[in-house]
Amino acid sequence: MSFRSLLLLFVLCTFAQRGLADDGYRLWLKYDLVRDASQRKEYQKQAKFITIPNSASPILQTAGRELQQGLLGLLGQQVPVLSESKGKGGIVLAVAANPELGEEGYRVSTQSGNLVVTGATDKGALYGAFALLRHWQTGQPVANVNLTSKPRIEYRLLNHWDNPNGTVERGYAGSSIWKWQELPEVIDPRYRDYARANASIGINGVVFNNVNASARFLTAEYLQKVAALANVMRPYGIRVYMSVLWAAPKVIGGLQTSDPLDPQVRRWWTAKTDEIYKAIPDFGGFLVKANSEGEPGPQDYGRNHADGANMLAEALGQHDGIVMWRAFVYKANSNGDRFKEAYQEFQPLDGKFAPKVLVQVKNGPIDFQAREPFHPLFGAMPKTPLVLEVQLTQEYLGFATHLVYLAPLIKECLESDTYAKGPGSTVAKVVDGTVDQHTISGIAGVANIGSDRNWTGHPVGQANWYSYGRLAWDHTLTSQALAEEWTKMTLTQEPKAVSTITDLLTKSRDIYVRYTTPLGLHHIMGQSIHYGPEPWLEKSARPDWTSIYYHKADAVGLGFNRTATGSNALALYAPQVQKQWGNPATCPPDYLLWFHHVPWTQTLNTGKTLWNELTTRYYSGADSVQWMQQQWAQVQPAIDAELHADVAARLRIQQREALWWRDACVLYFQTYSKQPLPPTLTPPTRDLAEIKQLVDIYQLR
Ligand code: BDP
Repeated sequence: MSFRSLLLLFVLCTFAQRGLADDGYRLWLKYDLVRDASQRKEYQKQAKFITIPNSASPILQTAGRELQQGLLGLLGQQVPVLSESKGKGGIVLAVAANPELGEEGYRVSTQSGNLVVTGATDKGALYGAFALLRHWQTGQPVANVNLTSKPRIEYRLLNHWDNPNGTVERGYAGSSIWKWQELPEVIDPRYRDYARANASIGINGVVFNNVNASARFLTAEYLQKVAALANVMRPYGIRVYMSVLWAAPKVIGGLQTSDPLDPQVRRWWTAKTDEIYKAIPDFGGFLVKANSEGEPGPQDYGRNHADGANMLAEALGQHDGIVMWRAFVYKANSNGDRFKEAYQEFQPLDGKFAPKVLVQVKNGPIDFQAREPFHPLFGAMPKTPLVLEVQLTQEYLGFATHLVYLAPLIKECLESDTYAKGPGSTVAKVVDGTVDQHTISGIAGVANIGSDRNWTGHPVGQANWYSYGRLAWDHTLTSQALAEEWTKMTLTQEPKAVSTITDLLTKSRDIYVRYTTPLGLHHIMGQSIHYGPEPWLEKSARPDWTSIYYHKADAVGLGFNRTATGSNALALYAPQVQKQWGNPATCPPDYLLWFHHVPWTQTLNTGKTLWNELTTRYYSGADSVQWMQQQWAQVQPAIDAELHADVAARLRIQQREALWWRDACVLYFQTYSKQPLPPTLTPPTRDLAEIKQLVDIYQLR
């Protein structure tokens, strides 16, 4: 070993031992020195060199660089990159056509003493390089490696809701990481680190700007800025897409109309699209929020969503791009049921969309609540590829102060059975295209990323970004396996701590549901800000922005009757789903109040009355946050001190606010149930008036 390598090893070891403060910037790509010396030696024996062909594309060069950088950290040695393999004991990056691997799949295996990372394309090889690094980073054995994988979903996107002025709609981790004012000249090194993180988990597309879009992004000035970012993303296999304002032809194009059937408007979009492709030759396409929450759209001209989407598809012409048209629409209708509105507008359009159009549907019918039944459009539009949209930023799940690991929420939706083509037609299989044999498929996560040093505000928010990307690649992975993987790569490898944290993460979403919206309650949070409890909210700009619209508490009971005697939203689902959810005795308790108005005194299939079950869940939810605190305290010796203290502090907020939610909801619903708490529960020490004041303080009203 040379003097330089010795010195490097010494420095790395000292850092590792002193437990230098971890500010979270490195995410899961930490590549700390492998602590187990014999394990490290094994890896070193297999990492004497890295080979990439002379003619390597920029993406393949990225793969080589990433391997080199990762191994420098893990093994404490600089591994040389060669253009030809030097005997055995190296890592060979190769591209070789292989129909089994598809466009982006990879295989990592041992061949003639070398570890060979093969992709059918350079992108596949890049994903393979990251898979190998992950393998070693999580301490897997070096022998008999055989990692083969290809993505189940083709378009795997992050959607940023970032504005040109640097704010992030529903963002809780600081301001936007995109510095529009400085672009295209200044390229913040953070952009590249962002691209690395995404590529490492298989994300291959990014929308930088908010769905409530500014037309500015379509101006020549901004196209240069977006193009500069696209240049950073490209070597990481990431394509750039754009949210567009429907009214752009009027707002920036000088036209009198934005009617999709107007020839001038069509020409404008075609010319604009060509201009975009000139600046960004691998541009991915458009994301559109139209006729939703006040945004303009084709309905302003008496046209429908298909008219709008197809016009954009036509503008894409021969370019290799897609249109993702959002189905998040609902009209103000006090007698209606918001649950049904997207379905009613979109389902009749099935079969009317052009081949390049995908309809983007949120996981549930209302809006990213802590628990929703799957959206009834899944399984109901067989002729249209549907993009599943999930929210990683915790708009309704405690922002960046509550620890809520979201993989279980995403999995719950993916694994729901739509019965569209018989049992087993899960949302996952609708989305990946296997149920209806679609050739294109997509998934989108609304990003939780901001300018905070640790990217996501709450350190565990990183696990949501991570697990989303991994699930987008392979939705069969389990929440638990992903929690464990992320923990090992990001927090600690100490086995007891890993299992404690994995358990804590996996249970956290259910705990959040219990202290906020148990038994299928939904949309009872603070007005506009969407934080904290406000079940008493009865007036807002629209009826479906209040809480009473959803919980329908009265002297008889609680919950929204969506059966045939109520709004009949249940009828939007397949008969098998209706059968199970339509009967309170067989409806899973988790969805009960989504579909039934249940008398306070009715005994549920859990054996308790509604009132007792509800209050017990609120109490056990809040108690469980204490359990989370205890679990976190136990892992302290295995975790970086600064990071541990940060999460512990956030858990203290979560504990206080879980009690806030519990007391607010129990006391408020008690004014209707008129029932005492079950004898095992200690009544809140404050009254409802006191709690209501708290809302004012928190919401800065
Ligand atoms: C809601 C958010 C709002 C978004 C909207 C959307 O409150 O800020 O613009 O969703 O998805 O959850 O379009």
